[in-house]
This record gives sequence, C-alpha cells and structure tokens, in this order.
Amino acid sequence: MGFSDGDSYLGKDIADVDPEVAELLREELERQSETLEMIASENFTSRACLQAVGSVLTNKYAEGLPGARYYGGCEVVDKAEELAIARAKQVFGAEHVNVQPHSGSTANEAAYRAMIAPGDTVLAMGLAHGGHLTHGLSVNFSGSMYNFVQYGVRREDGRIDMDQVRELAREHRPKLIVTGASAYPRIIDFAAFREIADEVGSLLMADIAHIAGLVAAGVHPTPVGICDMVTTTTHKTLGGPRAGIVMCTADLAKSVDRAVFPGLQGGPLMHVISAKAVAFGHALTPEFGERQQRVVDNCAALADSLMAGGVNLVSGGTDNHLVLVDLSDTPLTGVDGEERLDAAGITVNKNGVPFDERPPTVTSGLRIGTAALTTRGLVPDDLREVGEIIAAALRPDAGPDDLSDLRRRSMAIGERYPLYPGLTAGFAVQA
Ligand code: DSN
Repeated sequence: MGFSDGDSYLGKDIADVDPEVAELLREELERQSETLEMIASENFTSRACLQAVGSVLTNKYAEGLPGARYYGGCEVVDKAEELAIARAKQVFGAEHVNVQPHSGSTANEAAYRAMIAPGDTVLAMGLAHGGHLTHGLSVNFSGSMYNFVQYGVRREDGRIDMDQVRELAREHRPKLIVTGASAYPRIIDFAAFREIADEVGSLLMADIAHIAGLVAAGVHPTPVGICDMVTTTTHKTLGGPRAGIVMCTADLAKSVDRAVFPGLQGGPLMHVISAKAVAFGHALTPEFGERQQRVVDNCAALADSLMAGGVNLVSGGTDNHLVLVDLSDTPLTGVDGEERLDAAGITVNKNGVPFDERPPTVTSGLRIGTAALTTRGLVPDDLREVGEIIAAALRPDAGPDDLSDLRRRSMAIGERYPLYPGLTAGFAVQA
C-alpha cells in the first residue's frame, strides 16, 4: 500500500483501500442500530460532528493557542478553535475555556496541575460511591500523585453525605474539593460544596462530564460561577465528539492553558476541536434544550417503570440521565445483569453500588442511562416499555427463550427510530 507513491491513494475510498476496516465500521453501525444503547456515558453524536471529526483538520499540527502557535499554516484552525472557545463560553457562561483536552481524564489532570502540587490533599467522591477514577483512585495518576481523601453517599438514602463532606474537609483541610460523579442519579448541590470549601479555605472544582448537556440546557444547576474550575467531556449528555474541555475563572486561565500545553499534551486534535465547535453551536439551539429535558423525562419514566416491575434503584429514583440498579437483594450480580440485558438487546454496564460487597469486576449493580436513546428519538412511553423489558430480563427465572422474546421487543422499538437515516457505511461522507 503506497502512501506517497503518486497513485490516487489519497482519493480512494476506505472500502477499496481497506475492506477489512470498512467492514468493521459497517458492523459497528449495525450493532449500534440493532440494540438499545443505554450506557449512561454514551450518546450518538451528530452526522455533522462525524463529518468534522473525519475532516482534513486531522492533518494539522497546531501546538500552542490561537494566534500563538509553534507551527505555520494555522490561520484556519485558529478560527476553528476560536469558534469552539467562543461557543463554549456562551453555552456555559464560563470566563475562560480551554478546548484542547483530548479526554475528560486529561481535562481533570490539567485542572489539578493548574491548581495544586503533587502531595497536596484533595477531597473527592470515591469511585465505589459513584466518583470517577481520576477523583483519586489509588492506581490512577490522581491517587498516586495527590493525597486524596474520599467522601461518599449515605447508606440510608444513597444521597451525597454533606455532613461527611464537611467533617472530612474540617479534618483534612484539603487544598481542593472535587465534586461531580460518574454514577450518581441525583442533583448535585454545588452551592453547598462552595460553602464548605469557603469554610476551610479550599478551591472547588466540578467534574460535570456526565451532566454537561443537562447543565448547558439549564436542566441541572450549573457549577459555573460557583466553582473555580469546571471540567467536562463533550461526548456524554452533551452529545459532541469524544473529548474534554476545562473551564475556569479568569485568574486561573493562564495556569490551565499551560497545564494542557505544554504540561500534558502536544498538538491538539484540531478535527475534534472543530467538532466541539459544531456540538457547542448545537447546544445553543432550542432543539438541544428540549432534548435535554426529554433525557430527564425519559429517565424518570424508566425509573418508574423499573420500580413498578420490582427493580430496586439506588436512592429510590433519579433526577438526571441515569439510574443505578441495585441487585444486592437478588440472586443476580452486575455481571449477570449486564449479560441478561445484552441477550435482551439492551447495552448497559455493570456498576458497583454504594457499600457493594462484590469486587468491581463483578459488582451488584447496573448503571443505565437515557441520553443515547433520547438522541435517537425515544419518548417517555418508549422508556416505560424499555423499563418493562429490563425488569422482565432481570427476573430470577428469566430463561434464554424469554430473553430472545425480549430481544425482539427491543429491536422492534429500535426499528421505530432509525439511527443515522441514510448512513450505511458507519462513517459520514459528503451528502
Ligand atoms: N468511563 C466514563 C463513564 O463511563 O462514566 C467516565 O470516564
């Protein structure tokens, strides 16, 4: 396969150049279309975002910031990055935004690097109670580089234990308090965290990776204006390309920019940044706001239907885009539940529940989200039916034949809402 051998390699279609990979792209589109995608951190990005990610901007090196690059030829990508920054500021009302982080983990790494030094004490939510691995897990950079102390939820109601947060803050006097979660179904009270941070003189950061779309639409309270630093991914409820951003107050702007580059990253992914601009542009439309409200309405309908079907939910329900199913009182583990739902045509992930006695590779729970199905077009009545399917699949006596029947029901729902109409190849080509 020649790359610069003067033939027309550059202009050839992937199906001709590499049928093996082309087939995998097609297969994945088929998988996504034929199952009900309910992993709470996933979504379907727009065809427009797919086009930007698949664009010639991938060819460009642009270390530095718009107007201050280490490479020539950046006049166009400068405009793309400036557009992404301006739109992100407008969406979230942030004073400063760095749109270069490749992921949410890198965004968090940059945020820490901008505010604290190795060895400093940080208070954050433990992974086992719904936090994220970059919030201090010992085997993650966060846990090995900083001295994390972890808070959690109350056993009786599954809500963040703000009394424990205050006690730990008073005891450990952290330099930074982190709020935000990967598996927490309730509203986060950023103002209550601010009060505690002010009392102990700590900085405050919110990782809104999961709820960013809800925050952008005003469906969940915003931490912007309350927290010193806010990080997010752009691909979960926000529905953009797979990546991250950091938002902060003006006084932290320089530290954040230097933490991202040259602190952690080299060349930014300009094609992904252009897709972020597309996603932020869309987040400014009424259509986006209506969809975020529907994500929450759909999740409430799912929660009601699951509980009516005898399924236990951590905290007894949801305020956001996800529910956390607690299987502790059933013969099923999280692994069993994930496999059962897979057989029933529904994709979720096993997830630890607070105070879980099983290891993270087994778990006693399932995390189920409604962002992707809402983007696909499903409405609360559909989610009530999906709840019935899930409850039936999790019944102890559900056998292979039952699961096959349930899979047919799931597929019938999916068929009512075609994914990426007109797209057959698994990638977005010019119309
Ligand atoms: N892995 C993501 C999630 O599933 O929540 C967080 O990074």
